[in-house]
Amino acid sequence: MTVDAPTGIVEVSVEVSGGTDLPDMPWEDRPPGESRPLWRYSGNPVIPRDLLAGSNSVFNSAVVPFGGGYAGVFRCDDRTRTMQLHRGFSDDGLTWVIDADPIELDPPDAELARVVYRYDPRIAFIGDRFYLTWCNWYHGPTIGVAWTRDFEHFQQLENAFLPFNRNGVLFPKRVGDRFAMLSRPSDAGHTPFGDVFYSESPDLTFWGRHRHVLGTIANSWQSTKVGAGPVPLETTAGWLLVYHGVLTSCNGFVYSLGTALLDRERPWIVVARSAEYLLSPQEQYECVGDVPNVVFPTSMLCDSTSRRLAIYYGAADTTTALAFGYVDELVRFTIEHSITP
Ligand code: BMA
Repeated sequence: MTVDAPTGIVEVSVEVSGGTDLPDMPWEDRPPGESRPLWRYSGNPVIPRDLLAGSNSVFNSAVVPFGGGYAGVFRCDDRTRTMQLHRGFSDDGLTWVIDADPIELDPPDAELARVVYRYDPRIAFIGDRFYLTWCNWYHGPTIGVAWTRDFEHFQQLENAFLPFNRNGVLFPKRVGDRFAMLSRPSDAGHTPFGDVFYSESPDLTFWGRHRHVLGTIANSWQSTKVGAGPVPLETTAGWLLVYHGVLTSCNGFVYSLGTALLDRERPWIVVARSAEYLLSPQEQYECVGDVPNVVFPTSMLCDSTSRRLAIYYGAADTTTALAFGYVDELVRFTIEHSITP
């Protein structure tokens, strides 16, 4: 990263872990007159609530490049309002075929075989396989972990943490020689608090070296709680973290999207953090739904050549929407609009 002193313009160059080349990723150019670093897909919501015949809602989902197209693990709440994970595939990241049946995991033992709910998946490609993390019931919400190579067989591992915890998000490569995860310790309910913490593991089973990363900021869009969104993206300016921040209005929680840069070697150190949100619930499909006023980012595609980004986010806990931007602009915005962490 270089800073041009006279203009204050920050030049960044991006290094995408795994060197993903996605020339045909979902994309729409910035609309005329739009100056902010993220803009919404004109076809939003990209996945309607009833894409599955039996679904109440499809949202807060994880999408990754897979086999020349895309694969995803989707949060599909059914009409009993049970929260489940379903696999899906797409050629273009826009039109999806989602399995009618929930994913069956291969649990490590009978103790972890009971499924009460599974929701808010994230997927990180590390080494030679995809690692799925999600909010898993085990006497309350905690972080489930599984891996797959083909999106057919999913080998479940131990839950990462004790209950209660949510928003477990793996880094896409080891930090030092350990796996690394962000999470947000919580309560058993709707949690009127929440900071992002960092943890490390040599084997994805035993987690420790817990460090505080992001707290809330009073009198702002992120004053009640914050939680990691998509898997962080490695750039020369640091790990680009897209996250959700929540404020409590007189009418309940409002979920918005912001960005932070974390130190590459010590990701619990915040290098920069945007004072302003980059996306907040303003469109009808974000303001009206099963839970109004929610934009909840959970996955991000990045083309290493064009540095285009496509961010999938849940809208009003009902549908799945897309926003676009450029990595360099998000990094620059985060630095230029940074508050003291
Ligand atoms: C959080 C999670 C998310 C949801 C959000 C807004 O606590 O339950 O799945 O999108 O609340 O309801």
